[in-house]
Amino acid sequence: DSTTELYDAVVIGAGFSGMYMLHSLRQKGFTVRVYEKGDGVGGAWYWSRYPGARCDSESHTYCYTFSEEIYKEWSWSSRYPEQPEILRYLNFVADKLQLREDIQFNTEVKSASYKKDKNRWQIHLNDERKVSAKYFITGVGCLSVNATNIPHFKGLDQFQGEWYHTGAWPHTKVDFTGKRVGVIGNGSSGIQSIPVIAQEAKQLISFQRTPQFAIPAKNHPYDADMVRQYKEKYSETRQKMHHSRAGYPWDNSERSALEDSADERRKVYEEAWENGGFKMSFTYNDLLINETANQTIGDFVRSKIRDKIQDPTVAKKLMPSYFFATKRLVLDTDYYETFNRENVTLVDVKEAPIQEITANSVRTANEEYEVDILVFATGYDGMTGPLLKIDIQGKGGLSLKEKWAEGASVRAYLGVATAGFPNMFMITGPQSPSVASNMPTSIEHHVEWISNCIEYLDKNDVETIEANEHAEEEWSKHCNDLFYRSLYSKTESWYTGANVEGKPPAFLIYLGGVGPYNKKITEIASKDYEGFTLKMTSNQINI
Ligand code: NA7
Repeated sequence: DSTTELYDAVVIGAGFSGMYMLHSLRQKGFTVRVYEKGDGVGGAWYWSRYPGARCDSESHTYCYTFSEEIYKEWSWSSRYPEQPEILRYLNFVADKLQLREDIQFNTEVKSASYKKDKNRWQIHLNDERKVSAKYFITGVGCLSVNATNIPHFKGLDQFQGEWYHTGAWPHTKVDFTGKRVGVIGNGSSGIQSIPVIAQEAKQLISFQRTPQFAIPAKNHPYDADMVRQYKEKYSETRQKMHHSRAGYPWDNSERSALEDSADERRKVYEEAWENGGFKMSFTYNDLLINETANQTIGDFVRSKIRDKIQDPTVAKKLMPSYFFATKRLVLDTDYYETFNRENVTLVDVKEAPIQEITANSVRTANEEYEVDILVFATGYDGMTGPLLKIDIQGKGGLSLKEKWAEGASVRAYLGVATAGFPNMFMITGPQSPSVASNMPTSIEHHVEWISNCIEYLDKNDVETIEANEHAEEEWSKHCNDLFYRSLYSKTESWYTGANVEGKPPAFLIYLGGVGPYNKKITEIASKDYEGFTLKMTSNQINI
């Protein structure tokens, strides 16, 4: 047995999740080792270096709130900072908390298997080493560089130009000057990068399969006064975020869109449009559950899109027909206006699908478009993808891949653990609020819950904790009930796995809200981890 290193916990990934997990467990006296593929901290923010990459949550809420000192020491430059600033922030936190000494960079976890006789996880690294930990924690995120979605286009291997995926972008600047650039996809990454690339490139061709609802980001710099104000509100902001519907410090609207007259609604939508940001989808409380209510905001946004585009044929192609915000809402800066530029062409690949990529072009069913550079803004195999890229084996050799082979067979109790995998925890795993929320808020909930749980197990001499099949079945039903009551169930998206060819469909996000979710998991913990089986060395409690 070549296992040499023993830890209390091994964590995969040094993004927002893994960094805080390390800190939290270390504070409680546990030994922790984090393995990270990149050569620095940051996770998705380390890899997503495409032009225009920025966060869609406001900076002073898209950060850690567990430490008032950290919150107040860092000053954000603008409402929505660009990727380099978020990466600088995460490096600042890593320095401040001296995290790097317990993170091994440039290292991938290839597989992890639970060894029942020793009650430990054995973790295999890409450098052939094996390490051992009592607790195995995944901080791999919902979207990962290991699970980028690159559609299988015929001929891509023959393409003579450069091509890149937005989520695995080169660390040196890509020069688009004088180049014909094809961008495939127009989700968040496409919508952020297209306006920036179009300014530099000779020509930009946007290959669009489904138009998106994008609303103005209305980004702006924060002046000293704004920074002082948001810092002063630290306690109130944190409190609100952790009790909110989506992890943001906003007061929820208690009104149905249908309670207001068309004129009143228009005023509400106009104001939200002017302010910009996600808050638009929280203007009424039934926009994501009532079709008629949703139609009112969908029509409003479509009319705004139409107004921005000079060519009516292009405008029509850019107008989405699905229910507003049932695919991830996108924030934009000059996205629609970019299609008024002479060097930008919109190609509808639903109407005429991409058939082949040749040495120097993209050929659709109708036409051939010559390109020098191709940008795949085609997203990710989300939620389960990052976990299933690692060979994880639980009790009796049960593999997570087998357990979750059908999308509908994915079970994760509270989105944090799964039956058959003792002492394993998933930060923002499937069936937690995760991507339907402000990620740092949800990450803080999970990290604190996991770290308190491990402390509890340690104090009470519990050897293993494992989710019960019955409990995860009930939780899964509950998640599905919420999904089918919502309009998300009417739209195909990466939330349902529909973006990846051959991926079994499943909706793996808990829609009950961040505040209620946190209350629920806290209650479960206070009831000695109801729904989990806790085993001492010789007996068993809490069945
Ligand atoms: P997204 O939002 O999943 O967007 C991917 C885009 O790529 C979307 O427009 C897809 O069209 C398109 N796509 C995917 N496969 C194809 C094929 N085969 N042909 C043409 N077009 C395709 O990924 P992002 O990286 O932009 O953002 C991911 C998340 O990061 C985002 O939601 C935020 O949470 C942050 P489709 O709509 O599937 O028809």
